Amino acid sequence: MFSFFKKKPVAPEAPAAPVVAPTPIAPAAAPDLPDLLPIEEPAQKQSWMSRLKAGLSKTSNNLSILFVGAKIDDDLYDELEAALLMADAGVDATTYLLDALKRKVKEDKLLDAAAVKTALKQLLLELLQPLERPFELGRHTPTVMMISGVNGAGKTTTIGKLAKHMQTHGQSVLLAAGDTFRAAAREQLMVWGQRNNITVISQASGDPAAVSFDAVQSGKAKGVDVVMVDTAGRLPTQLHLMEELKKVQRVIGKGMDGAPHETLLVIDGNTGQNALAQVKAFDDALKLTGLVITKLDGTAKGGVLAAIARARPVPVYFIGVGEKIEDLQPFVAAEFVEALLG
Ligand SMILES: Nc1nc2c(ncn2[C@@H]2O[C@H](COP(=O)(O)OP(=O)(O)OP(=O)(O)O)[C@@H](O)[C@H]2O)c(=O)[nH]1
Ligand SMILES: [Mg+2]
Repeated sequence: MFSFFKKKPVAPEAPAAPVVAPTPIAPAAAPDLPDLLPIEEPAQKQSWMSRLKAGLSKTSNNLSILFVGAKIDDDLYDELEAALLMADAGVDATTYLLDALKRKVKEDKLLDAAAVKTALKQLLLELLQPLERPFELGRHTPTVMMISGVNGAGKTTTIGKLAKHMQTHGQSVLLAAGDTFRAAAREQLMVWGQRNNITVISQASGDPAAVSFDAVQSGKAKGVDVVMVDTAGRLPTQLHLMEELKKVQRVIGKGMDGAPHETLLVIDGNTGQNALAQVKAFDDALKLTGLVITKLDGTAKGGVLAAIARARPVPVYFIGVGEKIEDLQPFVAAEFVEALLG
C-alpha cells in the first residue's frame, strides 16, 4: 500500500492526539495560496505518476528524443552529454553516467538505442537510489522539523502541504511562524493553519529563535506529534543570516533534547546547478537531514538530483510538481527515473 510517511507503530493504549485549535489571529492577506483539494491516497498512485511525468516532461523530452531511431555512435553520446548538461545534471554526474553507459554498452554488447536507453535508466536509478529515504514519524513526541531555504523556494507552501498530509495520517501538527522577517510571512502560515485547524505559534515582534523555542515548548506541553518551524528565506552568502539560522537550530535544541529531529532544505527545482551550492552551504551550516525539491513542474532542470547524488547525497524526502497539496509526494527513485526515461 502506498504510504506517505513511514510511521513507528503506536501502542494501542496511546492517547489520541489532542485536537489543536487555530490561533485566533486574523490573516491579513492570503498570498498565492492554492485551494486545498482532497488529498489523494492509495488508489491515486497512477495519477501521481502521470502528474510526475507531466511535471518532468520538459526534462524528459530533451532526453528521450535522443533515442528515437538513433544509432549507437559518438553523435548519440555527444547529444546525450549535451542533454544531461542542459538538464543540469552537472559535469561530474554527466561524465560519470556517460562513462558507465559506454562501458555497459560495450560489456553487454548493446546494439540498439532502446537497449541503451534502458541501460541509462538502470544507471540513473542506481545513482539516485541512495537519495530515497522514507520520512519517519512517531520516533519523538513531538517530531520537531526545521525548514530552511533560499527566498521563495517553497518553504511555507511545503509546510502547509506537509501539515495537511500529516493530519490525514492522523498526526497532530503545530506550526511555528519563524519567518519574522518577510512582510506577511506570518499571515501566509496562518492561512494554512486556519484552513486546517492547526495552531500557529507566532509573535508580533519577531525573534525567530524565541518563536521556535515557544513552539517546541507548546508542542511538548500539548503532546502534539509534529512541530514544524518555518524560517525566513536567505542566501547562503548572507553569512549573518546563516548564523541566525544556526542559532534558531541551537535554541530549538534547548527546547527539546535532540531537536530539531529533521532539518530540511527546500530547493526550487528551477535553480539548476546553484541547487548544489545551496545543499552544500546549508548542509555545512546545519547538518541537513533531508531535502524537499519543489517546482519540478515546468523545469527542464530535473537532472539536478543526479548532481546532488554525486556531490552531496542528502536524502530527498519529498518532491513537488505543482501547487496543489497532492502535488507534493515522497521521492521514489524508480518513479522519478520512470518519469524521466520511461
Ligand atoms: N509550480 C509550483 N509552484 C510551487 C511549488 N511549490 C511552491 N510553489 C509556489 O512557489 C511560491 C513561493 O512559495 P513559498 O512557500 O511562499 O516560498 P518560501 O520559500 O516560503 O518563500 P519565502 O518565505 O519568501 O522565502 C508560491 O507561489 C508557491 O505556490 C511547486 O512544486 N510547483
Ligand atoms: Mg515562506
